[in-house]
Amino acid sequence: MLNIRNIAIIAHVDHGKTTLVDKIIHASQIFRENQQHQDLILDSNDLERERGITIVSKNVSVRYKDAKINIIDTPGHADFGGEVERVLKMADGVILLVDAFEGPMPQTRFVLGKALALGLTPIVIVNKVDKENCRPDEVHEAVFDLMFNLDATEEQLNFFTLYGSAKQNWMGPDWKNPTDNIFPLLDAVLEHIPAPKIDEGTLQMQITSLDYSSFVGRIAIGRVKRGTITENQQIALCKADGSIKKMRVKELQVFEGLGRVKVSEVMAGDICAVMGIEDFEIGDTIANADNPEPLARISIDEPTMNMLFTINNSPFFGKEGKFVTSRHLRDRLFKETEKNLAMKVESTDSEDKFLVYGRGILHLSILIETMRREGYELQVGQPQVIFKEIDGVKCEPIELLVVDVPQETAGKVIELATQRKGELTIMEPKGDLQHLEFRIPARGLIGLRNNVLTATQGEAIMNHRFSEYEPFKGSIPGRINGSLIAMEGGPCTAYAIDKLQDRGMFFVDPGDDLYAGQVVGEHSRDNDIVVNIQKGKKLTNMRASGTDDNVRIIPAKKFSLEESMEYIQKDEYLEITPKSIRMRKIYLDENERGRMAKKDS
Ligand SMILES: Nc1nc2c(ncn2[C@@H]2O[C@H](COP(=O)(O)OP(=O)(O)OP(=O)(O)O)[C@@H](O)[C@H]2O)c(=O)[nH]1
Ligand SMILES: [Mg+2]
Repeated sequence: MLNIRNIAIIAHVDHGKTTLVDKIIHASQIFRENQQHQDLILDSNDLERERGITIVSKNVSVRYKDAKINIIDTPGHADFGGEVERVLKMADGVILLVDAFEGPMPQTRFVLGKALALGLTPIVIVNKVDKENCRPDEVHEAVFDLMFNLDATEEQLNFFTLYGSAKQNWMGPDWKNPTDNIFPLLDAVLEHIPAPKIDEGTLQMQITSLDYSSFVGRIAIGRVKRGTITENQQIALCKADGSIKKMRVKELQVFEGLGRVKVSEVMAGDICAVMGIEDFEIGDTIANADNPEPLARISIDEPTMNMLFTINNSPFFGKEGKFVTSRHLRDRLFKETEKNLAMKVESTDSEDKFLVYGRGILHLSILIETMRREGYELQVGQPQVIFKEIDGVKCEPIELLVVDVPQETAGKVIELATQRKGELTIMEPKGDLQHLEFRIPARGLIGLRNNVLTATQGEAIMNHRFSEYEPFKGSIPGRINGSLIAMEGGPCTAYAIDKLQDRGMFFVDPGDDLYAGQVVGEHSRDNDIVVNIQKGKKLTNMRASGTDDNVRIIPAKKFSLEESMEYIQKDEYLEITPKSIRMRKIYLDENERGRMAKKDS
């Protein structure tokens, strides 16, 4: 009988999960001597690596002493919280990482709460003790308090704690005495995390996550709860509607190091990938064909936000992308829902327009970014929070918002959050910073980050996570400033921008080719105005320097994709191509815009 441990690594975003899992893999020497080593091998897709965030959870497995340790690396960003909740079903214990300076954050609370409720055994790691002005002892105490508040059992409260630095590759019992390896952690896993408890009975395996391969299609991943699953076995797939489908297992794999290996059977307690199962959904049970007993289903998080996705119909359409038709867009969006579980797509009464539902700005922006890298052109509208009617009352999602800011700017942040119906619940010092917590409608968060960062010269650290639905809080002021809109098409000139500098801030550089109706800047006042920024000397070589002899203009403000998504207004679209992100008015023509605005009001 194999000696197994199943653990999930959980934490708030950036507290060091992936770094630690990478170190564990190194420690167990799964690398052959000459294999090339890259940092964060686990964050394997381009976007994950570039952004330094984990988007989908991943299974790896290491051998240590006489045991096999299955490890699940989970994403820390709140938009992917539902994913964590699901994969916890595969684990018997969790390693909770907490940053030795930041301490428990909103997502720490959320994921820990889920783990405790499932009865999992926690091991706590106070990570990043190499950081200057870290406060490991206080953080340890805060974790204890958090567990207590989350109704941890007596046993869970007796959690084992290690201190260390995943980055510097060490863990130990005392943060003031660094060790030179992470074996204390692996030993702690063997000692404190229970081996899988195995029930008597026939096969049961719940599908908790999936992988996708262009060769074999969707691959079901889960933990064998009871019995044994074998290659070629006939099984029963128990679905959500109570129906049962008979099918055959084509191939079985278990996790080994960073990859998977083919096996002929998998026993209860281990985690495996099953190929050949068609039409399954997350939460379905693979069971014995003659005795199909489904496991309790897993709920999947409901989307909290939606956005209109449409084809690019700007004057520049088709210049930079390969996939531009509504057919392309439709196929790509529906394909996404096969593997992106928290995402939903709805057709609308126009064949060019789709409503895409997701868990937040990041969740949606990752899809958009992926699509533009694949060569798609598209346009999206302003993100909309999803309202719900509960007992006849219109309700909206409320988020817990945490902001850590330097003392002197705390007042400004409170003012900004309060304007958007944020309610300050906690204000306390944290190191040299001021720690603020608010309850705020999700609507109020859209665009708030930009303002908070400006107000604090980029010093604020902001985090939020969905809390619950509450009755609608009333109207919230949107963006205070209007847009500067291009009057005509053509390249803009430094001369014209210079002359208009007192009207507001520009998003375009001299030489950029524009179209009429494009949003080229932010007006210093609250209304939209149309500007002529093509006039004057059309110098050709100005783009490189951004200046010419007489003209010194303020550098253009550049937005990231997420910032742009949060910035645009109801009557604006974001045009996205593989090379560009442009903001535009939905109605490019000024007269039409006027008519439509009147019709709306
Ligand atoms: N100073 C210090 N930095 C660390 C330590 N561990 C991780 N980091 C850094 O923290 C950042 C985030 O690390 P990741 O391992 O990607 O964090 P994560 O928890 O996997 O993040 P998500 O998957 O996005 O939730 C990286 O820049 C790491 O280099 C540590 O012990 N000390
Ligand atoms: Mg990670």
